[in-house]
Amino acid sequence: MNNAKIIQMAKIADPRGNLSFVQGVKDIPFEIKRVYWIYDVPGGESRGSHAHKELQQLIIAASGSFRVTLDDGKEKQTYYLNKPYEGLYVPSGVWRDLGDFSSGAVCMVLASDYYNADEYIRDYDEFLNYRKSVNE
Ligand code: T46
Repeated sequence: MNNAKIIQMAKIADPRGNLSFVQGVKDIPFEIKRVYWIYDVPGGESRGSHAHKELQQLIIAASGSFRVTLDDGKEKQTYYLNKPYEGLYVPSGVWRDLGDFSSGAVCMVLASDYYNADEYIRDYDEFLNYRKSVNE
């Protein structure tokens, strides 16, 4: 699956509470230009259902748990995120669908670029054609 992978981050165990961190370029393969987070997701709701032409992201379950299904046009892979010291690296050109959010889940995303609506592919057939064109 197209370089997607779970990245283990530092976990500083402490009786006062644990601390984790991630550093752009050093720990993940991109500079961090934007951070956003998704929370208060009602039961049964899903997010995503799109791909990015260029954007790379690291998806972290900062709290709770949820499912991320990735699709590179040929194969699908499902990940269950539930550890605040693990991140799912999602390279460019991958369709993603998020669901099964637990109550209180917080999905924190580190992104390689600023928000740009024109960079999204939101139609699945268009995504498959895009994948074919970049693979040719
Ligand atoms: C992704 C998944 C995991 C902004 O104005 N700025 C932002 O940085 C983002 C991420 C979104 N928005 C606006 C655009 C829409 O009006 O927030 C609204 C909801 O965005 P969207 O429908 O794209 O949300 P999700 O949860 O379906 O997708 C988001 C990210 O857009 C996407 O990159 O990979 O989370």
